[in-house]
Order: sequence, then C-alpha cells, then structure tokens
Amino acid sequence: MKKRDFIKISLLLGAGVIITPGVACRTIQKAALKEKTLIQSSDFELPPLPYALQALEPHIDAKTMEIHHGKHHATYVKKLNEALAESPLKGKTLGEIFQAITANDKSTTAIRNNGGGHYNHSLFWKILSPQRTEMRESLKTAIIRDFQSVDALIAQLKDAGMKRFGSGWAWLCIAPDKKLFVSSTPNQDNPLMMNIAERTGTPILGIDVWEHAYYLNYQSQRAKYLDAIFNVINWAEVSGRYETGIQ
Ligand code: MN3
Repeated sequence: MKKRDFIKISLLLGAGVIITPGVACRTIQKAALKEKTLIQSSDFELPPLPYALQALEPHIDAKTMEIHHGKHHATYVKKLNEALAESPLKGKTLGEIFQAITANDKSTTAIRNNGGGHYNHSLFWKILSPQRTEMRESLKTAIIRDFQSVDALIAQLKDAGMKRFGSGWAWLCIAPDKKLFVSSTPNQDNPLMMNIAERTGTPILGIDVWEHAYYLNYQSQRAKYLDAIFNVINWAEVSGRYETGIQ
C-alpha cells in the first residue's frame, strides 16, 4: 500500500467511516459518472432549469431563482471552465476531479470552488419540484432504518443547515456501506471530494444554505427558508438517486 493511500484510509477510519478504499472509490465514481450533464470532455455548460422561474413560489421566489441560476450558477460554470483551461484536470468528469483535488493544493482552489458550485447547483435544481412527488418505499424504508422516521431526517437536515456557519450546504448522502447519513460542507465543497469532505459519500439531496439562496425572500431568517423548502423537495427524484446510488 502506498503511504498516501495509507494516510487516506487512516483519515477515513479516524472519521468513523469503515470502508475498503477500492469499494468506496468505485461506488462514488459510479454515482458521479451517472450525472449525465457532468460527463463532458470539453467545456461544462449551465443546465436549463427543469421548471419556470416562478414555479416554486411562494416558497422560493422567481427573482431569487433568476439570480441564483442565471448569475450564480452561470458564474461557477464560467469560472470552472476558465480554471480548467490551463489545468491537467481538463477533460475529466467532475467525479474524477473531486477525487483528485486536495485541500492543501492551492493550484486547484478555483476548480474546487467552482466545480463544487456547478455540481451542487446542478443537483439542487433537480431535487426541487413545483409538483408534490411521493417518496418511494425503497427510500422510505432506508430512512426509517437509519433515522427512525422521515420527520427525524428532515429535522436533522434543518439542524445541519442551521449549524453551518456562513455559507455551505446540508446533505443527505449514501455512505460506502449503503447507509444514509446527514452532513454539511462549507462553501461549495461536496461529499464526493474524497480528500476534503469531513465525511464522504454520494449526495442524493443537497440544500443550499448560502444567503443568496434565500435572502431576498427571507432576509436573515434561514430557519424559515429551511421550513419552506421542504414544501418543494422532489422526493421522487431523491428516491431515484437513492436507488441508483445503492446499486
Ligand atoms: Mn447557491
């Protein structure tokens, strides 16, 4: 075993993640590669919103969606492509990039921030929906197994969002052992960033708690935004991602 691999495994074990590294890498990479919009050999592109800007009102207002998608997400994509233009990571998928980057390598900071921004928002638009969709039994069973109830899971997600100081995300993830867990990352970090995230896994639901996600409608009241967003979670999409992720 290479020294670097040994250190990586030691860190994961220290974080309470009991895995074999080969399995973890394959699981995470497989999930990442299934993100069709993210498999690109040339430049990354801004995906269209899957609904109208006003579709999530009154929970998320049209102006917030317009700026969030058309300005913030668009800028992550533009800056990601600019950062990759001169990088040996150009041509790789975001899943591959997330496995390669480390917190200490400052030459990849822009790729980490903007690559995370692109992945996280691409997921975020899809796990929201103006139509109420049902959670499938497969996911519900796993949530009850790992959190006791759906309400308990939602409470944990809100708590993770509230405790994230400053900007970041709250996540529902599949661990390498297929169990579900809730976590949070700062800034645009993502649970697929194997050398960066405190706990690594495959994200199936992500809630943006940056102020730009809610400030126009809720000002400083992040808790109200976190209550409201659970009216527009696309549980059918999250269920599909769970089923794909555990295969
Ligand atoms: Mn955002």
